[in-house]
Amino acid sequence: MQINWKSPSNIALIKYWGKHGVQLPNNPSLSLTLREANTTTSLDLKKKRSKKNIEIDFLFEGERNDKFAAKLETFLASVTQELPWLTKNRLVLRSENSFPHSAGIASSASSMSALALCLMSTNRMLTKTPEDDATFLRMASRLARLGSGSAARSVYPGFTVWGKTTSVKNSSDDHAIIAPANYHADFNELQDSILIVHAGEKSVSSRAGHALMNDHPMAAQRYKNAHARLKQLLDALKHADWQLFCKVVETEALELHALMMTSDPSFILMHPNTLAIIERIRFFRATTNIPVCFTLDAGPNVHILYPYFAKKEVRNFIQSELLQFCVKKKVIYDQMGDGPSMLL
Ligand code: 2P0
Repeated sequence: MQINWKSPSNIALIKYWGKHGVQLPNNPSLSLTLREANTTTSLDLKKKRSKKNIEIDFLFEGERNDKFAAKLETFLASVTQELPWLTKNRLVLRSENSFPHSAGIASSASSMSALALCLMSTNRMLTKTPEDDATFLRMASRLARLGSGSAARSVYPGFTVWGKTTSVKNSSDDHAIIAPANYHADFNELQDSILIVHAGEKSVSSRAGHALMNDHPMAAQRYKNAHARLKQLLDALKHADWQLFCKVVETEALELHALMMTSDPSFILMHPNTLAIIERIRFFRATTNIPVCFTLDAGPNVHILYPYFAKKEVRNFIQSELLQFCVKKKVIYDQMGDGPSMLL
C-alpha cells in the first residue's frame, strides 16, 4: 500500500511570526500557494523491525537523511494518539523537492503538507473513515500545522488564510481555509518570481525566529497590524486595488524584517543585494506604473509579485536589471498554484 502526494510551497503576504501553545499562530496570515515549488512524498507501511515507538526509513532525494528523519520522528510521536497505527508499522517515506536544496526556498511548508496528506490518506484507508473531501483537507491542514505552521496553508489552492480573524468567516487558528473567493480576476495566475540572492542554509531557524516574538517590545502592535493589513489586503484583492496591494504586501515584508532587526538577539537577514533589488523594483513601479511589488521570507531572497497581464514587461525588467544581483543569475519563475494532488 503506497500513498503519494505532491504538495506546493506557499509565500505569505500577511506573515505568521510568533506562536503559542501547540503551534498556534499569534496572528492570522494570508498566503499565495505556489505551482512550481513543491515536494512529492510517498508513504509505505511495512512490518516493524524494532521495538521503537516510531520506526521510520526516510529517504530524501534517494538518500538517507537522519537529521530530517529525527525531526519527523518527533512530529509523528506527537500525533500517535489520533493516528495509533503509526506505532504499529514501520513507515517508509521518500521525499523529493522540485527545487534544488540550495535554492534558499523554505521547504517545510511543501514537505510537511505532503507528509500530512500522505498520513491522512493512509488513515482513511486503514480506518475506512468516510469523511468528505472538505473534512479530509481540513484535517490534513491541521496535521500539517502541527508539523510546521506555514504548512497548514499549503493544503489549499490560490489564496489561503490561517488564523482566526473577524475579516474571514470560518477562519481558525486550528487549520487554514481558502480565502474568500471574491477576489478580482486580475489576480488569477498571480506571478511570483523568486530571485535567489543567497542560496545557503537559513541563519535563523523558524523555531528561534518565532521565539523572538515572545518578549518583543513591539509584539502587541505587530499583531494588531497583521489583523488590520489582512483586512486591507482582502479589499485590495476584491477591488483589484494594486496600489493598496503593493503597499500592504511590502509593508508586511519590511515589518517582518524590522521585527527581527529589533529583537534580542537581533538579526539582519537582508543582504545588500536584497536592498538593491528592492530599490530597482520601486523605481520601475514609479516610472512605469506597472503593478509589481516584493515580499520576503525570513531570509534574503526576494519574491517579486505581479499580475499575469504584466508578465512580459516585468520579466524583461528582471532579465535586464535584476539578474546581476542573483547568485548565478538564478530566478525561479513561479505563480499561483492549484494546491496539492494525489499521485497514483
Ligand atoms: C510565514 N514564515 O508566514 C512566515 C513568514 C517565515 C516568514 O512561517 O515553527 O517554518 O514550523 O511553525 O512555518 C516560517 O516558519 O515555522 C514561517 P514553524 P515555519 O510563512
